[in-house]
Amino acid sequence: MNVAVLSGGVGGARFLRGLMGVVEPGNVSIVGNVADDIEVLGLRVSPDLDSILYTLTGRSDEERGWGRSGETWQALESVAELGGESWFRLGDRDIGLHLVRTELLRSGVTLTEATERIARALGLEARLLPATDDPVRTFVETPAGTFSFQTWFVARGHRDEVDALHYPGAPAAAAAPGVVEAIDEADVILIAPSNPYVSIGPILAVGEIRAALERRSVPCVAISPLIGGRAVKGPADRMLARLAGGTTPTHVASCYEGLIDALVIDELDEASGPVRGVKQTVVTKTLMSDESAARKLAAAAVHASGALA
Ligand code: FO1
Repeated sequence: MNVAVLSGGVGGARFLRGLMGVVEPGNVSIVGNVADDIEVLGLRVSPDLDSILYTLTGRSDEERGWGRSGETWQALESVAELGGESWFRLGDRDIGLHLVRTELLRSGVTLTEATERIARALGLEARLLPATDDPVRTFVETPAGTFSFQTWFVARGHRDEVDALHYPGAPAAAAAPGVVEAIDEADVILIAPSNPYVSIGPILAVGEIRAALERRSVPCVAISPLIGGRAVKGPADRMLARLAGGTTPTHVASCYEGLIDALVIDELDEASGPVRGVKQTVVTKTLMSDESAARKLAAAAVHASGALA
């Protein structure tokens, strides 16, 4: 069974780790968000691709939620001492990856190719594809002004309410090589339990990717990132409340209108009534407290696709 998964960083990566226990990793193509990529100290950082790489190869820091395990911060301390940019914290080990990626990109290699080489070196079994090789970035419009994603998320601690999102570059962006093929050749398409606005939104803003989903002939199953109307971590609940008008499963489904056939929701959200906009709702425990819970969630999503096929 070929599976294509659209995914953001941390939540998506945990879901993907569960999925690897359910389907053959070699048959999984992951389409990763690159709109929160940032250049820091001359280095190209791709946080969502890296969360996926580190999590699926056993290198992620589970407690912090991003970056590498066993990390040290000496380079960053030196940067801060010298008055350099240190608000976006790059660990020593993490920097190693960014050095390699940046060098590859400077030598003319595409992000897709650089990601493939890094993934191979780290022993990733699944195929990790950036959504696009073109520069698409997320900007958030807030009452305090418009900010680039990481300025809002990290520097300002995502405290500002979001009135609108912009993905400059997306209208002109092409899907990266392999992305449309992965979606077209999938037996099931999954949308990971990632933030619909800042993780999945920029992927779907790439016209060729949205078109591939719209013309799908196989089931597309999304997993809600909310539990009891609340985000496990991050601003997804506040964003849904303000931008979609609420935090029920129907509000989550509305972010994927015309693109999904089923929504997997948590037991705590069942009481909010029938989910509009999908053919099927799957109710299960969605908290990925450990690998076994993530595996069960992934199995529920894959199983739902079988019932729809
Ligand atoms: N998140 C933070 O809250 N603070 C940081 O300093 C930070 C640094 C960082 C460095 C590399 C990386 O891959 C991720 C990093 N993140 C940091 C996480 C990142 O901003 C977000 O988790 C994602 O962009 C949202 O998907």
